[in-house]
Amino acid sequence: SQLRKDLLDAFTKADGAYLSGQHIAELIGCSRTAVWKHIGELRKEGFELEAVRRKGYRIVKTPEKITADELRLGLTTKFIGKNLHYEETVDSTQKIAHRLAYDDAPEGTVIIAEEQVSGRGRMARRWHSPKYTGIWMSIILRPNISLPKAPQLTLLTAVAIVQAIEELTGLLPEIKWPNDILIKGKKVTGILTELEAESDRINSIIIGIGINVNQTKEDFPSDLEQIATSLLLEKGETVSRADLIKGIFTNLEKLYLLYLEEGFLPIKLLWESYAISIGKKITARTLTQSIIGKALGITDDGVLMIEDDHGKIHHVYSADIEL
Ligand code: BTX
Repeated sequence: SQLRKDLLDAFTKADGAYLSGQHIAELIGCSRTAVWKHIGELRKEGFELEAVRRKGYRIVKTPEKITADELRLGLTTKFIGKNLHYEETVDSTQKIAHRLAYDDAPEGTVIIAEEQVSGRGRMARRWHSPKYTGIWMSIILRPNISLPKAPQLTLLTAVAIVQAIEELTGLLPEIKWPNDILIKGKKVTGILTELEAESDRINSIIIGIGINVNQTKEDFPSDLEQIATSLLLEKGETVSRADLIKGIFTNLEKLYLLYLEEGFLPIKLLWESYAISIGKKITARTLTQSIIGKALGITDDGVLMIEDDHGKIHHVYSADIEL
């Protein structure tokens, strides 16, 4: 609206100085209530405003919005991210990706959103995806592989993300089988792999990636405070989401092409070098049982092997792991 533009103009001209509610109201010709309303809207958009009694308001941080142009600039991949859908607010990027995949979107199509109101994890769990702070995206791949191999793409994606984080920030994330990326034991990334198939032919694999990038402690709801972290919290400075996204596209494409050419083995070796649980005693909770034992590693297909106290080796295809 015009009022919003005038308000932003007023803050631009103030150049970091405080503006009182009364002063703003006079400047842009509206009521103080209208000023409050618009300031509330700005906050919702990701602006941080400091309010000081008797002085007024000051913008201390603008939202670090990603633009599709910024993502395209300098992107050197052949197909991942070439077809890019950028959205402000969505239910879940997975949902959109499924629809696009069904409509024959080309391989490498990516859907990125600034915010998800119904972001989801595995088994219909919620994935907290607040505005402007993280990377919430889904990537469509169409590999010519058999159905049981699909989970390998989760492991491959985890490697691509760990490498990209390491290259950009110097942080050293670790992978917890199958789909968590942790820093110092706290979750910084979740991966959700879903697929569309007809009989045993894969039509498309949709890889959902959620990365906590610039959240502060206050940005996490209380139930996540102890278990989640962000790159900002670990690094102590903000991290460019656009650069990280581009790094992930580049690494993912490289690994994916290697995988199509040489199979899972080279990916497995890389994956193992980042995995935390191998050799440790873990508990794997599947839908039907809990298996306690030593994680031996993953098979050449990406299946987790656990040896229980009786020496029996269990093959785990899907589970939640506790270290
Ligand atoms: P998951 O089932 O392994 O993990 C979900 C669990 O992680 C939740 O139950 C909660 O305890 C915790 N959690 C929720 N939000 C966060 C967060 N922001 N940071 C750390 N921990 C959290 C992991 O599932 C797969 C997540 C994929 C998310 C992407 S985002 C783009 C795409 N769209 C979509 O709806 N999902 C994927």
